[in-house]
Amino acid sequence: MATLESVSNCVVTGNIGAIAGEVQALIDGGVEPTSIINDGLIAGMNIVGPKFKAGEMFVPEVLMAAKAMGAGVELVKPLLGADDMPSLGKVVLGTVKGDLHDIGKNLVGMMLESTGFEVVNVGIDVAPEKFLEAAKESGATIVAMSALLTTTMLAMKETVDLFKENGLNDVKLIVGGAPVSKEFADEIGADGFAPDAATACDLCKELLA
Ligand code: B12
Repeated sequence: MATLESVSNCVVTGNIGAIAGEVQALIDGGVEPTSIINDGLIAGMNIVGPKFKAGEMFVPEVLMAAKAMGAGVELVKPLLGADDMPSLGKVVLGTVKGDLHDIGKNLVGMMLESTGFEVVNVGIDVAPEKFLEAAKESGATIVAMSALLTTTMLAMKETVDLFKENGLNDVKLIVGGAPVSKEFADEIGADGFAPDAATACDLCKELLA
């Protein structure tokens, strides 16, 4: 029988084949859509995040979990009023100029969305001006930049500088990606760094608290 726990389990195990049926059964059984999201789907992601951080789950499994979660959310979304979809804040997310790596960035995005943030994913090879434009247009309170190449980390500094020049001091700028460190973030004047997707969610919550 489908339960909130079995939906959560489908997320944890990345069971894309079963999740739609489980979620649909809960919907048909009259379970509140917000409860399916919070106590089923997000509850599952809340197990995945720490497991990934602890090295008990790996990238392919997390991607499957995120996909399963997405399939569940798609079914519930139409039943929610716009106001019901929990939103902790809006985050513009992209990989910086010259850099085409997006696996880690997308993981951060999926994890942020599952935690309740609205994510504006501006893609890869994103110039500082494009980050600025996206932040202004969307009214995002956080801009998250990813870089996997030591050479493209410099574009993070350019972006931080551009935001400062334009007086967007209320927008929090965070950085991440394998070669990036807390020291580098401090050096370029960014507001935060996180080493992985789960910590990125904690960081975003802290910055908006
Ligand atoms: C997959 C990969 C590719 C794929 C990318 C596919 C894709 N769609 O992303 C392809 C084949 C295209 C590629 C190309 C290249 N790559 Co490459 N690539 C990798 C590899 C093997 C894995 C990266 C990855 O996805 N890791 C898994 C994810 C989950 O980890 P992650 O990205 O670090 O993300 C996590 C955290 O860092 C954090 N995070 C990430 N972003 C953000 C953002 C924020 C805001 C926060 C808070 C956190 C955060 O959270 C994520 C989840 O926990 C790395 C090796 C490595 N060890 O990193 C090399 C690597 C990054 N690549 C490298 C190189 C050199 C290249 C090329 C130049 C190769 C070439 N000669 O063409 C090109 C560059 C293309 C370009 N312009 O970007 C080097 C970089 C060396 C350096 N120091 O600069 C590496 C380190 C390999 C190596 N050892 O030489 N690459």
